[in-house]
Order: sequence, then structure tokens, then C-alpha cells
Amino acid sequence: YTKYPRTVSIIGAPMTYGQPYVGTDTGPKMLREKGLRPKLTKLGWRVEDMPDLDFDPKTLLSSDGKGDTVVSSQRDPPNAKNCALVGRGSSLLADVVESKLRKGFFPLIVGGDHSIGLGSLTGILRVRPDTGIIWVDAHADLNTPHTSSSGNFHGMPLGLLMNHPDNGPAKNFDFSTLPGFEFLDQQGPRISPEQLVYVGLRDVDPAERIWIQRLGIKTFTMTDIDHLGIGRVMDEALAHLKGRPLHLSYDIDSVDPMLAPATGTTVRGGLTYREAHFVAEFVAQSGDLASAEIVEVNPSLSSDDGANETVELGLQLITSFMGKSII
Ligand code: B3U
Ligand code: MN
Ligand code: MN
Repeated sequence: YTKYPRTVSIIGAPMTYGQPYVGTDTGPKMLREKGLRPKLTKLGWRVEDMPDLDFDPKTLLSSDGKGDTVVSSQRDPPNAKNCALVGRGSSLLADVVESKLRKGFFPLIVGGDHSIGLGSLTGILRVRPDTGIIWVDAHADLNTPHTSSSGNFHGMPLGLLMNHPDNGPAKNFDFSTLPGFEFLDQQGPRISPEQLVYVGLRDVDPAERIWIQRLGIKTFTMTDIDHLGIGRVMDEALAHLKGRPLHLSYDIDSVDPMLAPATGTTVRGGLTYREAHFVAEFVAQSGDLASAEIVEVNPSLSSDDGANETVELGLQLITSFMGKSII
């Protein structure tokens, strides 16, 4: 923890346009209400908390001086739902994350659905292109508008940023031509396969499987966790990213739905309570964590009890990866 400064900037990113449900936008508010700020203070962080980013469609779709005004009646390209809204929101988030990092702060990005990964990672990679990414998720989020069958951008943040033949230097299609996605231009930062590690996968689409294999992305599925144990999995995961500043992208749907029912796409057979915490604690102990995000908490998608449990779990996981240790 001496390597990185001890001021955390809470960035509320109430994005919902990357998936079909309303409610993910209340994630930041619920976590704050349950005491996010005092918990971080207690851990020794100085806290900068700003108002949530403004993802109101009226704001996002008006001209921001960076590109043409996106007309809200513009039709989305195939398999790219809410394209302009996700694109503009991501671009806004990228700028904020970049500026916080340049000030030396630790960005804690609170979603929102996982399409915000596009913005977070773009901002992070602009400052630290060699960042190691730990993607804790039931899903691979490696689709592109070419491969996605849902058209939901929360399944695409890594696919759009990954250097692969679909959108890499020899790209078949320039995703920066999507309305709102101008920030993904030639100069836009990209992820190399070796700087990414997956933990917790159990629902992977056919095209994602092919890319994971071809690109050789280091992947620890639930099967691997069953086989090796979470301790060895995290040893190997961090060894793979050794020497890099780390970004932890924590999708709450990685955790078993019995413990985290309030999320959009639950998949049975997820991380146990301790496994989920171990991931967070181990990453914190590495001393190399430089940014983090928590996503897909949607309190409106279950009973009140389920919503409370999920928000509470999210808060506890944040506390763990921000440095709470048992002793
Ligand atoms: N892979 C599917 C489903 C999905 C991705 N992320 C979530 N669900 N949360 C898709 O739509 O791309
Ligand atoms: Mn995800
Ligand atoms: Mn997921």
C-alpha cells in the first residue's frame, strides 16, 4: 500500500443502458446509504466523494463539443442496444477516471451495469497502459456487436477493448464508427490478452470461448476453483500479472445467487461467501491494487431481503479489497 496514494475517489456510475433492467442505477446510492464513505475512512483512506455521473439521456445525447450531437431517434446498429447512451456515458467515465488517476487518486468506480468497464478501462489504460486486469464474473463480457446475441453492452466491454483480429490493428470493422464510440479510435487504448485474468466464469458464449482459447487468456472457471481451490487460483492469477498495477473489476454476479440474488443475470454455482472475500482480500494484500469497480448490483431485482443482502455483500467486498484484514 505504500506504492499508491491513500486518497480514494468514489465515482458513482449509475449506468443501466448496457442491459435491459432499470434499478442498476441505484447501486451507488444504496452503497453510500449503507455507509461506504465511513467504512473507507475507518480503513485509513482519505475519501473524495463526488455526485454520481449524470447519465440522463438528455445530457448524454446533447452535443458535448467532442462530436456531433447524437439524435435520440437515431436507430441503433444491429446488436448494439442503446449504442449512443452507452458510448457517451463510457466516454464521460473514461475522462473522469483518467483525471483522478493523474491526480494520484485511487478510483473506486461504483456501477451501474458492467458496460461501464469500457469507460473505466479506457481511462485507466490512458494513464497506465500496462495495467493487469482481474475480471471476477460469471460471464466473460468478451462479445462484440458482431458476436453478441443479446445486443447488451454489459456483455461486451472486454470484447470492444481487446486487441483481436475483429477490432485490433487489422480490424474487420471499426467500432469507433458506432455513434457515441468515437473514443475507441485508432489511438484509443487496447487490452492485450496477457494483461487479463478471469476468475469465476461459468456462463460463456460460443464465440467468447473461441476467443478465450485463441487469444490464450488466463482463465479460472468455477471448475478450476473447485479443482485447485481459490488459494491456488489467486496465487496463479497474481503471478500471471506480476509487476503490473492492478485493476479489479468485480461483477457481483460472480458470487452465488443464494448470496447475491439482486443482479440482472444470475447463474447458479458461483463463488461462496469466503471465496468471494478471499479474492478481494488477496488482491488487497498484493499491495498492487490501483483501481477497482463493483458492478451489476440491482436492488430492484429481488425481494427487499435479497436486495439488502446483495448491497451489504457488495459493501463488504469493497471493504475487503480496500484493505480490511481480519487481523
Ligand atoms: N454473455 C451474454 C450474457 C451476459 C453477459 N453479461 C451478463 N450477461 N451479465 C451476453 O449478453 O453477452
Ligand atoms: Mn460482467
Ligand atoms: Mn456477469
